[in-house]
Amino acid sequence: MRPANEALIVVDVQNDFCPGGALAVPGGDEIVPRVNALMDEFQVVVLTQDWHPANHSSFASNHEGKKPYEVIDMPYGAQILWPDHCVQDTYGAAFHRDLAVGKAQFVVRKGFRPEIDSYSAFFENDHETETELDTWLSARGVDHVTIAGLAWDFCVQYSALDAAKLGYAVTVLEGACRAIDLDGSSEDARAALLDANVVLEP
Ligand code: VGL
Ligand code: ZN
Repeated sequence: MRPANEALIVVDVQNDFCPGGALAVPGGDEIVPRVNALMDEFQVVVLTQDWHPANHSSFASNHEGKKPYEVIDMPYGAQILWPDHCVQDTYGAAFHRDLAVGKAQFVVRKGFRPEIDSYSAFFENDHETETELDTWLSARGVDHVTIAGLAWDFCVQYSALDAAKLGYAVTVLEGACRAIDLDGSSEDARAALLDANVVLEP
């Protein structure tokens, strides 16, 4: 068992990020058994859940003439437009059926404000609006986070970078993640994580 100052953060293991889903990550469902086993090792376990309203500004469908994967300028910077995914209360937003959700103490929902996307479990994409996660972890004396989940090059990467910025020691378990991989984003993520002193383990 890991000590109580270490938390496991399981990022977005939801149907829409698994094969057959609206924003399927290749092999996304393959990580579920490993993640379930990891949850038994940690005393503190948090799940994140991408949780968008249907009118969310990260959906290409909400921008006249735009297609998924085009990039637009938002007040907070560049935003990739996605297919509609993880719409609140839909099957796509639900956790993978085999994920042992009962082992987690806390679920952080993100991306629920229509005007702003949120890849990170800690901050929305303006890098200013905070989720409740840092407060929750700090209150429990957590200073080390281990991250697994989907997608390696988006929500996992941004969560890990923000955790490092907030002063946590951060480990990402590469083998317990899968990537979307747009234009080399997987390799870029790897470089950014190493640059931020995030420890990568298989
Ligand atoms: C994610 C794109 C859009 C993720 C979420 O979980 O990595 N990626 N929303
Ligand atoms: Zn999303």
